[in-house]
Amino acid sequence: MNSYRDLLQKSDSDIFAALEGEERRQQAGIELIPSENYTYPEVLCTLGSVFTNKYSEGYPGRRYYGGQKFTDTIEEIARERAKDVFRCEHANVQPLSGSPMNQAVYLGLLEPGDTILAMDLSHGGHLTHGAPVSFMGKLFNFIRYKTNPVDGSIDFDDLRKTALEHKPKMILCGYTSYPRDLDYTAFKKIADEVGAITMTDASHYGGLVAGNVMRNPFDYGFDIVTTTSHKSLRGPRGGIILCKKEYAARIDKAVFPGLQGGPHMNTIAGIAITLKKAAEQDFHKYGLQVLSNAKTLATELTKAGAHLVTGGTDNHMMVVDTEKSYGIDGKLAEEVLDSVSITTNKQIIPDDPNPPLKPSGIRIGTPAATTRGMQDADMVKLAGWMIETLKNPEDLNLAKQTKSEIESFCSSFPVPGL
Ligand code: DSN
Repeated sequence: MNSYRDLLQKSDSDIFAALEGEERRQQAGIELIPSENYTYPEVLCTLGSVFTNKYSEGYPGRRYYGGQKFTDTIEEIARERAKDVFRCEHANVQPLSGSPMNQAVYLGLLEPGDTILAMDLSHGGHLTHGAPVSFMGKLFNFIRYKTNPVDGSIDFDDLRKTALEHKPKMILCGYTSYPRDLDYTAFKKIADEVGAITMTDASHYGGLVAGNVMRNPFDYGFDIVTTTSHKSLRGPRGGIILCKKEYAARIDKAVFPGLQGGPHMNTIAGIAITLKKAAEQDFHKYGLQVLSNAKTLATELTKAGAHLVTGGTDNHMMVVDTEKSYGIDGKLAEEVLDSVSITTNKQIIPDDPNPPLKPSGIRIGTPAATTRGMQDADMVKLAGWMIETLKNPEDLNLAKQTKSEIESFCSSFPVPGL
């Protein structure tokens, strides 16, 4: 690895300087974007390896190019490990990331124009769950369900009524900004009543399912589970589709040749490594700590007057209504936290009256901080810094002092691979 770095330093000082800058940024600050994490050094090794040179259209044993002895091995291992970790019958590890992963499921199992019942974007659903601006929203007939912002619950009576009225071909749960766990039994019951396929997009909490600290939708009879590999799972950026055997052929065909060409074999090697680690006891402990850190952070913020959407968290993330809590929009909140080296993202809240680039809240989560070894006591400190910063967004002296305290604090928590 070091020789690669030396070469880069000599041959392209601009990119090398940006790489060093990003390394310093990641080490010096606290990463709270709930979809981000630090991957394993072993994964960094495969990402920067000769596997990136190889084209492998097709699947193990059925490729369109020669020279697949080792690529077949890593893909086969990755698929088997995915099936073991998620306790399911089939796995496809080729999707290039989350959006193509979900697209492949819709295109493989449905016809354009079919109805899908999914969570509304501002209530926590993802762009690929039918937001009108996404191509999927144009291609399929998405009907949306919402959540109760007071307690975060999903009104299953209402959802059932909607399902009976629209007869969706698929009922999709899963989320990108919803801080609660899901009642898969209730979803499945309604889906069975209307004959819909059940799908969960577990991208955010795939690692927490793999680590057996959150519910596994397959235990409730779900048909399809998708997850990205780089969020709570801690792998390289990619997507994994898990499903029952009866859907396997259609899913595989939709991924390749339906949507994609050559899979990124350097990423697939990294996914294989990640899944081996996900089966270990340490990863279970990691998952428990992610959840505990989120609870502690939520409790501390709430004690100091923050309004959390749904009133708290059951998972790794929370959404803070910064307008209501501190009288500032999410864009400003993101910027002031950035100025003290805490990274978050601005976030729309349910039925947000404000526009997406200046929404009413921020979204925060604990997977990355936990990877660095931060624990509950550290979350208490972190909450203190956040509250003071958000309450005093114009106090530049306070920001300078806080930034320096945070950077010194971070030096005790090395970033894996740095
Ligand atoms: N960008 C991811 C997230 O932050 O949740 C989902 O696409």
